[in-house]
Amino acid sequence: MNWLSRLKAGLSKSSSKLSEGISTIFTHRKLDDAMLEELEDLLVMADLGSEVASRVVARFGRTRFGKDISSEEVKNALAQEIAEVLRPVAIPLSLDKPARPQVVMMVGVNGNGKTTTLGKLALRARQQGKKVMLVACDTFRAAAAEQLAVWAERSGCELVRGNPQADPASVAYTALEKARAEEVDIVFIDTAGRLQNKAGLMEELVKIMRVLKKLDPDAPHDTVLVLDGTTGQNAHKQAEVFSEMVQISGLIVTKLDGTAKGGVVVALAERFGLPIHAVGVGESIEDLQPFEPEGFARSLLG
Ligand SMILES: Nc1nc2c(ncn2[C@@H]2O[C@H](COP(=O)(O)OP(=O)(O)OP(=O)(O)O)[C@@H](O)[C@H]2O)c(=O)[nH]1
Ligand SMILES: [Mg+2]
Repeated sequence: MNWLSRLKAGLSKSSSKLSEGISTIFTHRKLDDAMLEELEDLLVMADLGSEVASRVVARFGRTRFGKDISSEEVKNALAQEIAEVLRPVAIPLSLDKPARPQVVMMVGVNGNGKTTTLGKLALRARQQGKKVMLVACDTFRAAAAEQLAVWAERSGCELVRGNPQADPASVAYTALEKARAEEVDIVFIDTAGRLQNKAGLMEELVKIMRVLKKLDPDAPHDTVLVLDGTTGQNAHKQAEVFSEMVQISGLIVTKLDGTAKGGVVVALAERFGLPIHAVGVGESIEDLQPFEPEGFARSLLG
């Protein structure tokens, strides 16, 4: 299955919700206020965000009020609007930065897909012939390093992990030192995502970043916030909280398969303007792909 069909299949719950909603509202009638209002509610409920919703509705109201309008026209126009919002932020994660090594740090709330995403990216980097190191900075949970070890094995990457309960920042520091000595191209740092202690987690991330900068003032070169697409509005809150504490350089939104909240990607793009490097529509390596705005917009509308 190619990427577009995967994306389409993954987004099918989101697209049927939108598509059916639009078909119900627009049954070849003249466009009136009630229809516009229903459309706005539908877009908000599909997690597209109130800014995008009101803009689309205002545009229709201006150009088409009192005229016949079909659900197809609405879908096309909406797809265009969505693609426009997404285009400026669709920026793939470059694994070719001049820094040696390039340090990519994955952050995010627990269970969002950091380790899986990191594994997929590492495998891709290996396929491009890069020398890659994976660093397990979640030293609290033994299973976290084990999971990363599986990806390291699968992709043929070196794994650096600390002793149980070791200071995550010291693991990161040691790893980067080692990576430099070994002329590694890319270092992927996996971090913990425990939510029960927000302050502690943020402090830990800030500390990891601080010690990395002692070796390379520009490190980490990428700090990627991984968000779970199924959490809808909660993803906004997470993006807000993390951006306040650490400088996020880009987003990856996972688990867009099997959720009706795929519109959240659009709302995130509109609200934060951060690069969206990729979206995840499944657990296999092919299911993480650079973000393609037109394809995404069309898939979201079915
Ligand atoms: N369906 C689906 N599942 C995904 C996707 N990405 C990750 N997952 C699954 O989500 C679960 C959690 O992923 P992890 O990568 O372990 O999440 P994490 O952020 O590292 O979690 P912690 O280490 O606990 O903070 C795993 O079962 C993954 O296989 C995706 O795009 N789609
Ligand atoms: Mg993990």
